[in-house]
Amino acid sequence: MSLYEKSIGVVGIPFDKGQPCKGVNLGPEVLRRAGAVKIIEQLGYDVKDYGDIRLEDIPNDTSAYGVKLPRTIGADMRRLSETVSQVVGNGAICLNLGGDHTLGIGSINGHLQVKPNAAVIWIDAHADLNPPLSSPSGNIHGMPLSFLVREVQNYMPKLPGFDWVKPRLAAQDIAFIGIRDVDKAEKMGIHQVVEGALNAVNPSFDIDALDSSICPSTGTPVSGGLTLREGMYIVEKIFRTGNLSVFDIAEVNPKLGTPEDVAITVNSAMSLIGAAFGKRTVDFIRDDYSIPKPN
Ligand code: Z70
Ligand code: MN
Ligand code: MN
Ligand code: MN
Repeated sequence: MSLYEKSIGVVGIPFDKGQPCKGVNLGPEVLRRAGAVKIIEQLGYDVKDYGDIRLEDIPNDTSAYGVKLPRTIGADMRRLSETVSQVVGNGAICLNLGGDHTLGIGSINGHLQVKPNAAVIWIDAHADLNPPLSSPSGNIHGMPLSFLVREVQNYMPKLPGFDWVKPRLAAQDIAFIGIRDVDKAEKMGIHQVVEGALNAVNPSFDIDALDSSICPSTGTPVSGGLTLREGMYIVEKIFRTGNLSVFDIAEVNPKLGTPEDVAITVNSAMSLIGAAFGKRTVDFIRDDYSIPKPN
């Protein structure tokens, strides 16, 4: 079967409660407007757009262990997890358009529910592995992997709203790429970096893995990051394994920076989405084409 004969389900997660910068909730809208769905349809896939997931607003949702809005965020991520399970369960690849990177909780939990052997490639300037009590910020977008990784569960408090999450991910089944801003407790967790058995792959791409010059419109840009070509190379390689199963793109914030900054950032995200789904950057020359010669 051709790599392009698959079905793709697109899910928007206009979610911003995991960090303090307003505007990252507009990520799905700005990526759709830039043609995120069109670009994969044009590659020949059968695409179904599931729209944006419905988000909760639970009253009196008091903080727990330093985490703000735990019940609300737990309910949002549960809904995303169920949607990802449904898409992957139907045999499709799931493309998640964020939203802040908290979405990794729902995306990976839902993926592993259907494909327990899936491997995660966390492409990010940050490890996002802080358990709530060691988080320096209390921002849950710096914590998603702590909910999912088996080896960290001794450090996890029981957060209200998250009893449905199953820590099914083994540390050896995560590869980190682009990491360059890591907190003390996280350093203890990321030494086990493995290429992983590539059966079903879930690249979770935080746009800030890229160098800050090509993703200025994100909450925490960090210099010294991946070039666009490096980012595209990583996801092209994953595409060519034929095992891409879920792809997350997170932390594009169109409210940050100038209009030009936003255009640069959205362009980077679109290049990554295209590359992840096999858009060729160099087209082969058609047989019936000949280069025009001067007389
Ligand atoms: C820090 C924390 C983070 C993104 C910042 C930062 C985490 N390790 N993630 N920006 N995308 O607060 O836990
Ligand atoms: Mn495994
Ligand atoms: Mn990050
Ligand atoms: Mn992240």
